[in-house]
Amino acid sequence: MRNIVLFGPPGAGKGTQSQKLIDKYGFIHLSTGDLLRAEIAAQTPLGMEAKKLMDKGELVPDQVVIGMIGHKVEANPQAPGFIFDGFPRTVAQAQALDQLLQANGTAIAGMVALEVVEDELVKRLLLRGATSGRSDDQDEGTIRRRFNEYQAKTLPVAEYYKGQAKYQAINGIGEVEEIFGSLCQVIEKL
Ligand code: B4P
Repeated sequence: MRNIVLFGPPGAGKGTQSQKLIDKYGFIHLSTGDLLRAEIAAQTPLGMEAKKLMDKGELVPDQVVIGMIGHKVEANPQAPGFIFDGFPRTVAQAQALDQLLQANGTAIAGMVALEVVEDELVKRLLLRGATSGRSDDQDEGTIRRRFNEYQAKTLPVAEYYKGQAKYQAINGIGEVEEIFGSLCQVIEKL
């Protein structure tokens, strides 16, 4: 099993590149953002609680997302590998993921970070907000709060994987196909 964490700030292209990785390698895609939005669409109590936090640009509690990911990993024992997109976003989530994978006889092969400067990220997210209906993409203040959460809580996750010698970064600016090419080069060496 080849398990990869796709890392980067909000709007870096994680969802975009994940879709291409699934098409090419048949990995199972685990996006906590997508799982949370599915809960919101189904109007579950969990979804309603998560929406309040997401609309403010804040992270949802670790236990909620860890539980969601745990169910999905256990439900797919035959997967060729998992792409973790938007997860882990805190060091506590990264530690829980290591334990979960170990209990299932597997591990993270590597983390690949997409590097994109903040002004470009704001442009991308506002553009998506104009067409997708995602409420967390429509207001620049909310987007900036998501970056603050990223700086404070998510960037330390990169250090966690650097400590395991599993971290690599690529340039996330440019054509989607060009970025995908760089990503595949890294993944094929894992
Ligand atoms: P997510 O759904 O993970 O969303 P995101 O980080 O905002 O970015 P995403 O990955 O979807 O966008 P992409 O870069 O592909 O999180 C949303 C919220 O959910 C969080 O703020 C948080 O509240 C909550 N949440 C999720 N996971 C959590 C966790 N583990 N713990 C706690 N809370 C959690 O693309 C962005 C845009 O850029 C797109 O429009 C795309 O078309 C465009 N784009 C992509 N590549 C491009 C390129 N090369 N050039 C130009 N545009 C490009």
